[in-house]
Amino acid sequence: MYSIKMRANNNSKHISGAETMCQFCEIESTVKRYLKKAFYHENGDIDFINFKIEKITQPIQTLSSLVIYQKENENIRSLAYKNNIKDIAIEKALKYIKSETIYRGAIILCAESGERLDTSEYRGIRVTNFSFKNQNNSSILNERVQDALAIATCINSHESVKGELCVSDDLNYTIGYFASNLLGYNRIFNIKNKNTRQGGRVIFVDRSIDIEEYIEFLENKPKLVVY
Ligand code: PML
Ligand code: MG
Repeated sequence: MYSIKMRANNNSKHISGAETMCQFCEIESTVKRYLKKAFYHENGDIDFINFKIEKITQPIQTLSSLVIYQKENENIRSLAYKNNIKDIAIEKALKYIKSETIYRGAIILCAESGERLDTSEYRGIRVTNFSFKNQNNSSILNERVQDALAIATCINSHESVKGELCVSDDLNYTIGYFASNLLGYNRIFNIKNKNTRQGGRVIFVDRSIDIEEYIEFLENKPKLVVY
C-alpha cells in the first residue's frame, strides 16, 4: 500500500487537499483524480500543487466507521452538550471556523475551557494515511462523504476525544457535521451560507490526552476505516 497526499494553493492560500492510501496499481488513477480536483476547484485557480507518495511500512489499524445520521434541524450546541463539551469551547471553535485564516487541518481544543492544545498554528493537524472501504455500497456515500466519514472516524476513535465539528471551507458546500464516538456522524444542513470560504475542523478533547501520541496517530499511523 501507498499513501498519497495532495495540497494545492493560490498565493499561499489553501485551495484544495486530498489524501488516501491505495495499492500500487491505483496510484496513477488517484493522482489523476487529485490533479483534476485541484485544478478545477470551486475555491479558485491554483499556482502551486504538492504531491507526496510514500510506501506504507507500518501495520494498518482497522477502525469501524461511525454511523451516519441526518435530521432536518440538527443543532450543534445540543449535540455538543450531550458530549460534555462546554459552551465556551463551542464559541471558541466557531471563532476559529469563522476566522479569515484557512487552516489545512484541524484545531484541537480543550472541551472544558476551549483552550487550544495543538501548536500547529496556521497549519492545523491533518488526518492522513487512511483509506475507506464501503462494504455496504450505501448511496449517500459519495466521495466527499466517504472522506469526511473516514476522517471523523479516525478523529473520534481516541477515548479522550469528546467530539468534532466540521464546516467545509469549500465556497458553496453548506453541509457540515458534528461527530462523536457516542452520537456518531451527524450531518448538519445549512451550517453556513453560500459563497464563503469560512470553514474548518475542530476537535474537542479531554485535557488529559497525550497530545503528541494522538497527533502521531492521526498523521502517521496507517488506518483503514470500514463502513
Ligand atoms: C469537505 O469535504 O469540505 C468537508 C465536508 C464535510 C461534510 C460532508 C457531508 O456529510 O456532506
Ligand atoms: Mg475542502
